[in-house]
Amino acid sequence: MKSYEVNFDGLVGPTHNYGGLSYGNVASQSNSQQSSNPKEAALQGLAKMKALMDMGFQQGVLAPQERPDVAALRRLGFAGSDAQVIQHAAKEAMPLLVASCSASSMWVANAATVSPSADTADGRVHFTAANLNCKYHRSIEHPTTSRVLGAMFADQQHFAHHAALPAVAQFGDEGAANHTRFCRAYGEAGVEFFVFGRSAFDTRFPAPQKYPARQTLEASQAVARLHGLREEGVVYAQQNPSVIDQGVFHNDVIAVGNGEVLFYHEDAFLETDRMLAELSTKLAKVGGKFQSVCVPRSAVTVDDAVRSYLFNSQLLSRPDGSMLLIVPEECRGNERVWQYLQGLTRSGGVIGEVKVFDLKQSMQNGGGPACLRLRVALNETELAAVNPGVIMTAPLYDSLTQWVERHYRDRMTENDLADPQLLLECRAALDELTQILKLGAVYPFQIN
Ligand code: SUG
Repeated sequence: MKSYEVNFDGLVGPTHNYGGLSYGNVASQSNSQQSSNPKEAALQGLAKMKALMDMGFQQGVLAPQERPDVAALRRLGFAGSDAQVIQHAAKEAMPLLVASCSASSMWVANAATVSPSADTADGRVHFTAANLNCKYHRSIEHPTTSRVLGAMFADQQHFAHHAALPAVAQFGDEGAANHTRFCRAYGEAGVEFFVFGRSAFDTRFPAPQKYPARQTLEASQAVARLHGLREEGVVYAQQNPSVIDQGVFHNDVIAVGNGEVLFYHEDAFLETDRMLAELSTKLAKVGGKFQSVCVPRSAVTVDDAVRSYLFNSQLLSRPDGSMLLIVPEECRGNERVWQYLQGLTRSGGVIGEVKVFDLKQSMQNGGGPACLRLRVALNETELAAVNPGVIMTAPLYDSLTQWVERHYRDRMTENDLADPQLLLECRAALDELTQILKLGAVYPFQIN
């Protein structure tokens, strides 16, 4: 049976703004308070989805969330009508209003961890929504994420959904941003690679000194258990704490994998040799031949990687077996990174081509091409069971771009977030979106 990797990209929501909310994420901190352009952000994301679809890849779309999250503000004690809740928060606690307005759900690599059916005990595709509990503005995403994923992958014969892990730091879970799957073919059993930043219960593991390690070993282990993964099909590795302290807040900022290939920075992991050997042995047991492409620090520093987002790229398999790397424009702007990429594609190795995309609006908050997509490996039958409303087609692309043109503002600052009219605009837009994507009622304003 045929199988595919389907990339579901997060559609940027109408409140996209630079709130400076993510300590440890260099771009988010350095662009804090700048004015953003939600319309441009959404169109940049849609252009990437369309380009990948046009290249022959399977592409889907994941809906944004209701923002401002008035219910979240009510839970923090703001009361009155919806407009009053927003006005009170703006006056008394602007950072909380900004957090409740974040369009951060666009980075759907953090929406969930997904295990394909070939890896799981019950032969279904498993999803665990990420609790994202390292940052308040992200911790409020998972209830709606679960509803949206449930509406996209509704068929219980093929899809199993797990609620987010307990919302405490010990089970900090950031979803697929710290998870990679290696396999010979998408429909065959593979090896799932979980990368954690620290252990919550075992003091033998080191931890970063400056910035938080968002993913714990215990969270990764819980996800592997929930999904029914075999021990032989799982490898755990620790992120090098010193790169977290240099701004690598997710592993997908320093490594990316696909098929049998891991593309990573020399400083990405601890105990790299042991980890590579384990990946190689376990992949061999399911018929695969593991290959790694290490980028040496002498060619690209960790700082270059963080600024250019070289590794926050999409590594995609072409029908001829070669791979294509989708990188952000910022890679072309960094001389060392660009030179490295030129050499890489000329070397005759597995990565044969690089394509550049302008995702500046998202990049300025620390979200590159890889952050914007959730990968779901599906066989033909499973793909046919996905809600067809969320699979990208030329007509869907046209409707979504027109929808963005109609509803989105082209400038957003803190003052705009305090405008109660924004809530009404967003709800009207999202109500229409659920019809375009055939999601049914998924937003709090639709179900309460
Ligand atoms: O969680 N930025 C996101 C970026 C997530 C990137 N995802 C992956 N690497 N997979 C984060 O730090 C910034 C929001 C703000 O500051 O307005 C933010 O949430």
